[in-house]
Amino acid sequence: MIKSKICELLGIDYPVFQGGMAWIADGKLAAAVSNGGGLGIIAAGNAPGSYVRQQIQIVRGLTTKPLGVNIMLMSPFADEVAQVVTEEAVDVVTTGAGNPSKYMAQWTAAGIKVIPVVASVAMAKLMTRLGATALIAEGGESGGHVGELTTMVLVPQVRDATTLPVIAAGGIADGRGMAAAFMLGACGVQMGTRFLSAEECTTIHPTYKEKILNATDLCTMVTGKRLGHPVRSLRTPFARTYAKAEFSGMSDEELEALGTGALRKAVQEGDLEHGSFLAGQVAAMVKQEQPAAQIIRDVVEEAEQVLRGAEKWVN
Ligand code: TUI
Repeated sequence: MIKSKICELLGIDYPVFQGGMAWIADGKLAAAVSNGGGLGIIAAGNAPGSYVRQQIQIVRGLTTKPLGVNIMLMSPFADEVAQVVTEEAVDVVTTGAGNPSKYMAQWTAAGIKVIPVVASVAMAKLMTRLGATALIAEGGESGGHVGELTTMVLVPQVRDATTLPVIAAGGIADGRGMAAAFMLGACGVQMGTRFLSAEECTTIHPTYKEKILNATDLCTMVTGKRLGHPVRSLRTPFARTYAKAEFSGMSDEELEALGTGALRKAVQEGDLEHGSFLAGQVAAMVKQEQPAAQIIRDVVEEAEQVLRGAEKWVN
């Protein structure tokens, strides 16, 4: 069975994190992942502190295993949520879509393990200096907010820039991806899209799940570059309309308004015309609904087989 230093550091059985997907990763999903031996992560997204506190309490009613909270740093409630995770003393905080420097001292003083998502070497070095426990290197194959670099080139460069454990994210949905991530220098993986098909992922509309299970290789696209927030989603009627609008004469304000609330409309209403169905490039590799614990076991067992078989390439 694959174990790595991140398992010891966090007290988890398998080096598998569940991505903090805004509007989707609630206490129920996070608890199922943590009970399955991975690291379950509640997504704060754009929600207020009271929602995050409530979801933390739900997890505490379902498991005593380690729990993470992801803070989306562009959220208007980021300061409030940063305080809630400190008060609740969650085991791990992951951050995304920005620079968490101003919170690092507060969290580390509270004994929280801070694992920021980094999309560049510069950010990896800064987070290392500021006392992060580990880093998540997320490539642009991922769903949602994306950086410039792919996982293939980001992970080894982050690995070379830090002495901290590196978790690879973006483009990983099975044991082959996990094995490859280890070869690039990671000691763990984070998966988001694969967990959309978890039985315990009950926040998403049936249409969202169905779109993931029926996705094909070219089913995702990136929009939002014009406003500086590129986001990968399924190629739905909304995504196409938004992409066209980016190249039309539409003002930045109108464009912003077009995107407002789109994630909620996808997750809660399954609205293909107005909703943004965030998903990674691996969507086509997600083939069946399974309990979260089974997803973790399948991926880790396949990775182990792949890694054991790797010697065949060396004569
Ligand atoms: O955060 C994510 N993925 C997300 S967040 C999200 S919600 C959202 N809603 C509207 C617009 C944008 C996002 C949906 N998906 N992934 C982690 C991630 N973080 N990927 C890339 C980064 C990142 C980017 C820049 C981390 C740090 C960073 O630093 C920039 C700086 O401030 O120097």
